[in-house]
Formats: sequence, C-alpha cells, structure tokens
Amino acid sequence: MFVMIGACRLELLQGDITRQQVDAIVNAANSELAGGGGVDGAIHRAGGPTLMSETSAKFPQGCPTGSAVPTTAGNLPAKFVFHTVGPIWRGGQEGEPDLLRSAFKTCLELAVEHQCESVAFPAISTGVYGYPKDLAAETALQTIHEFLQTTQQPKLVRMVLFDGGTYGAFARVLESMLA
Ligand code: AR6
Repeated sequence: MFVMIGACRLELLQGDITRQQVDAIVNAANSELAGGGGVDGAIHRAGGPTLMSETSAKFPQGCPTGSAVPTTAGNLPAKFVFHTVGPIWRGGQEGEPDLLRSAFKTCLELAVEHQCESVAFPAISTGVYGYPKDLAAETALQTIHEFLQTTQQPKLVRMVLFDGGTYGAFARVLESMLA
C-alpha cells in the first residue's frame, strides 16, 4: 500500500531490502558497526566487503544510538547505505521512542543531503532489539510522514517489511493515520 504526501510517496512493501532498486538503503546496525545477523547480515553479505572496510576506516568510533552514518553500497543496487542504530527495547521508559524517531529522521536528512530521490528502510529495532512492531510502526510512519510534509523530499520512501506480521502492523498503523 502507499500514500501520497504532496508529491512524495510513502509505501509499504513486503520483501527483502537488499533487492530494492533505490538510491539509498538503510541498515539496522549496532553502535560498534560490527556487523551482525538480521538485516545487517543480509546487507553486508549482499553488498560485499567494501561496506565494512568503509565503516571501519571512516567511523572507527562506531555510531551512537539514534544516529546514522553513510557509506557507498558495494554490490547492492543502490548508491548509498545509511547505517543507523535503533534503540534496544527496555520497556519503553528509557527514551526508546525518541531514539527510534531520531534514527529515522537522521537517515531522511542524509538522504536529502546526498540528493537521494528514493530510500528504503527496514523495520529498525523490531528484530533482535525487541521493539514491539505496532509501536515501532507508529513512530516510524509518523516520523516519515512529518518529514515528507515539511521537506517534500525524498520523492519515495519505501518501508520494506520482511514478514507478513510486520507488514500487517505497519499497514494497520498507516490505515489508522489516514482515517
Ligand atoms: N530485508 C528487510 N528486512 C529484514 C531483512 C531483509 N533482508 N532481514 C531481516 N529483516 P534486525 P534490529 C527485518 O534484527 O532489531 C543485528 O545483528 C527483521 O525481520 O535485523 O534493529 C545488528 O547487527 C526485523 O523486522 O535489527 C544489531 O546488533 C527488522 O528487519 C541488531 O541486529 C529488524 O531486525 C539490530 O537489531
């Protein structure tokens, strides 16, 4: 499903983010930028070793939670990968929503700065980091919606949801935002 926000399109798709033909792909990394499982593992496997050599060379201190750093995309069909770090869910009282909002916003700002017309996001924090999918969907979609309304860039933001349950959670939230 998709919605138009002015001239920008916000869409939900069930699939694999490493297959997306977009200008930038967002990675749900850890603060050491050490690689890992989940979407991080998939992106590094598909992108090849360039991604890790770039993060190690340019960002040896890693990346704080809620922030993001850019690299090129190696063998992926994209120009950039934005490596962001979502919060670990600790019950919701430890600033998790603000940190998740900041992770999405920083990536959207990087997309504008790098003149990306299209960017694909995974459901940051909803895997190993344990963020409840419905709450993550609310924060993610509200943040993207607000950003597109204000900035009118990038022209396409695609949430790529790996499984049906996550797609369903995001679709319900997007529908309720439109109601
Ligand atoms: N395409 C799109 N989404 C995917 C893919 C894929 N190929 N593979 C998994 N997902 P997670 P986190 C979904 O655990 O919770 C890593 O080890 C997955 O179903 O990848 O932010 C990092 O190194 C889930 O909905 O990221 C960190 O240590 C979503 O991506 C830690 O995990 C996020 O799940 C980050 O945890």
